[in-house]
Amino acid sequence: MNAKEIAAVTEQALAEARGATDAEALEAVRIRYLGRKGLLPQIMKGLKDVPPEERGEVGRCANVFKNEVNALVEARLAVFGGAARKQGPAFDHTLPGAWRGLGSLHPVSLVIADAVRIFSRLGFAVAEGPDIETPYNNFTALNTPDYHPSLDAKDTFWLQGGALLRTQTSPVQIRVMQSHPPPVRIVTPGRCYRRDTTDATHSANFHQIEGLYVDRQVSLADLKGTLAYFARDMMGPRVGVRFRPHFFPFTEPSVECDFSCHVCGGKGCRVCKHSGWIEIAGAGMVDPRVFAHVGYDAEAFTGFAFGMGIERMAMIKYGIPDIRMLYENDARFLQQFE
Ligand code: 2NM
Repeated sequence: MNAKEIAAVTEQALAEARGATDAEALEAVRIRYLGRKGLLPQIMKGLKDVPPEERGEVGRCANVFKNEVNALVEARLAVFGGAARKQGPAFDHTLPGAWRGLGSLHPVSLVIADAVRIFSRLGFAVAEGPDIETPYNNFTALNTPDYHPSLDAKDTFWLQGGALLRTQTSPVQIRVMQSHPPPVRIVTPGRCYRRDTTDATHSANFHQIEGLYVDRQVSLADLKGTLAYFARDMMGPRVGVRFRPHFFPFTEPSVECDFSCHVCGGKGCRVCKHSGWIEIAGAGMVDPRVFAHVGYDAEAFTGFAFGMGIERMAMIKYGIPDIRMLYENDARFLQQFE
């Protein structure tokens, strides 16, 4: 190549460097002209064939070619935030910040917050207690005899030393009654543990909210009114409740409480399995033997209690088909609820 030809490719290389729109394209220009297999080594190799009187001039032109192309590539790489071959971008205060995404409340937290809000309005305070409990608080004080099947190691997680993971939050209510004279009006949201095989509706760790109201002349009608108010606020203004007789060791009488289906209004649909009703809570009037265990005067005081599963309520309210979806922590799932 003679000096004129080198000047021409210099212009061409500079034009290409100016036209490059990112660091990768600039790097490609550098490699094409200055790289090991690029144009510059070819020019240098051909220098020995240049007539001696021109060699100095051609050499100078080759140097200009190399320096100008190199300088322009470097200058423009800086504009793009650093060389493509270097690690990490240079700091550019004009770039937008990295968006880390907003968190959202878990459906279990949403239902607990909703339930606490509703019961707070009715005068219930929130009480909490330990996940690790004594068999006395979890069973005995709740009038559940030690031969009851729920104490079996296949249903309850027993710990070394005779403690256990609470199977319900009612031991919190035992603790509150032991330490506070009536009247008592509390709800107890929290984790519970049962040795259940996981499937679409069961989890070995789940959440409950239980309620307890003890005072003079508390009646089953008060229980029904409380749960009816809760049902309307939680599921919608047209939702009603019904009681069916049931049995729990800690309440007498005991009931199961159904909400009318918030999806079909009671006509029957897939959600309510075509019955028009959805089983939500267990409840009843606190058994006098429970009062005896906590030192309450069962002649002077009566009380109602109820319990319901948080996950179950979340699944019904939000149409979640499988309880395991609540524990997988897939942000695409979790972000859908508010
Ligand atoms: C339920 C159903 C019925 C309940 C009873 C008590 C206590 F401590 F007062 F005896 N707490 N919770 C109760 C009653 C819980 O859950 C399905």
